[in-house]
Amino acid sequence: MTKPASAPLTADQVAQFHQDGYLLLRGRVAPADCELMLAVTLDHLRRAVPPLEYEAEVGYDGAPASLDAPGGRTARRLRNAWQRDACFRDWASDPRLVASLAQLLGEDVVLTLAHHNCVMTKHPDFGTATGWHRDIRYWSFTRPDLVSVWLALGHEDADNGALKFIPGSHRIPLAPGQMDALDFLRPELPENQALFAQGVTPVLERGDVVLFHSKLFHSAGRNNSRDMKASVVFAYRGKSNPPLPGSRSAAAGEIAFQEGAQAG
Ligand SMILES: O=C(O)CCC(=O)C(=O)O
Repeated sequence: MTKPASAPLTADQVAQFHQDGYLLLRGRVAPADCELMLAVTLDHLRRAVPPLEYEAEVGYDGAPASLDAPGGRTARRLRNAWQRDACFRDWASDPRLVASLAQLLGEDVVLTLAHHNCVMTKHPDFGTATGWHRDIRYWSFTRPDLVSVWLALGHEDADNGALKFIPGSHRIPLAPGQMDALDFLRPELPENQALFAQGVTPVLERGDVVLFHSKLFHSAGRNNSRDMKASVVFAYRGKSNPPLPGSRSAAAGEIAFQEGAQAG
């Protein structure tokens, strides 16, 4: 039976997302659309079109010490993807994507421009690893239940810094001592090491998409290949889950979608 356009995901896919905290959609975006997004990304990197975030500013282990140090201008994120180019807006507002998110969130969907809303790049040599964290750590919403959408513009695997997920970790209770001051899982604790051992790295190809819960623990390694990796990332909330007034989550605007309608 043909699935209605308003429900692109099967019941099994929805159940899998709730169980594992993430859902992989293979070949979700056409190669030509990915090529366009990659071409825009490369052009904006070459011209350093702002706003960019540099590895030196993120300051993770192994990052260049300053913008003027060797590798200091290695871009980590091209911020404001939505505002940057129509190709990113087209993807972020793709009706089938929005309908899928409505199935996962159980209501109409709103794109937050405050979080992710970027092209993440990971460069050889100066691109740094990201420790185990959940996206919700710096976000302020009524409920901690958002969905991040990660689109691979090229091949991603453990060798070039692909995402690693701990399945089901969006549902586990944690003791405050398990996290460090920046809300990363502390790597030296045996109970955390037991969690890390459950991590899985889905290998992604160009056009593959991962939808993951904002409480799901994930990490990513360095890029040991010779090629830059680029991924387009947006975050969505349900209509009934607004950002807390006065918070950073409320400060950058939003795009509301209605079932079967374009951005409004
Ligand atoms: O690509 C990475 O290093 C991980 C990015 C990530 O998980 C994040 O920024 O939330």
